[in-house]
Amino acid sequence: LDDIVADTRELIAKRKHQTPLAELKKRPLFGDHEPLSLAEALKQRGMSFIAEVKKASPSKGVIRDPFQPAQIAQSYANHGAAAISVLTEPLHFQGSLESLAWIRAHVPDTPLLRKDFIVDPYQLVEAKAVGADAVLLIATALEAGALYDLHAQAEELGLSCLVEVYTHEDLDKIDFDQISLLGVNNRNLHTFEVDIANSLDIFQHVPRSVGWVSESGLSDPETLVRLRQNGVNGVLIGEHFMRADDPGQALTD
Ligand code: IGP
Repeated sequence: LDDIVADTRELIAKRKHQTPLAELKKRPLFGDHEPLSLAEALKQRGMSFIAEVKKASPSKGVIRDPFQPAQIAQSYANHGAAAISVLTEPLHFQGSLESLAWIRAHVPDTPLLRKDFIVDPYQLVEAKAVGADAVLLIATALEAGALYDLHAQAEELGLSCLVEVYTHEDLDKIDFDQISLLGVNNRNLHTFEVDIANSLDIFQHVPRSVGWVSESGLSDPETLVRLRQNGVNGVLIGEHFMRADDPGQALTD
């Protein structure tokens, strides 16, 4: 994670140089897009799906090739995804902001989450400019103060936040009165192993005023039922859908 965050900081410095913040703020590509609330979208009864558009990952390499982001996202939307997560990190996940903008142009009514390593308010303005409705904030990658400030700044821009944790310690950084959605990543950052029991244990320390989202390594229906029975409101699934012929169809299977 430290490597990716360092790469991200370097990238932001370059982008700021190319397009200063004041410049970026002046040209939102989707200025007329009314932001959609991620928390509202997850309030349906039963389990909500946040379906992810992801070409590659550091642990798996290229997952889907050819990769047609707008087609995948349209398929997700047509098959009832509550929201769509779009990886925009370029160096390790082969994502791009352009793919999010492209998806926005094709999918107007489903909330889009910018999935990236957000460490600078500049990235929030970028997310807004390409038409995102929400951003991921990874608690592990941020100091408590930075997490609080980015969350507040995102909301000021009309962006929803999904705050992600990996461990019990990460929870100490979070002001539960501030946030509306918490994601627990099932995948251990160091070993890449998936552990649902550990995630369920972490949720027990999160108040019910906050929506619970379980992330990563999910595919089998039994696990989803188990998560639902334990009070989880939504699941974030990428790889399993990306390996299907029709990713949206896999959502309804
Ligand atoms: C999706 P999976 O195992 O279904 O493809 O996982 C998502 O949870 C994962 O991509 C993810 C992620 C992240 C990626 C979770 N948190 C932070 C990049 C950054």
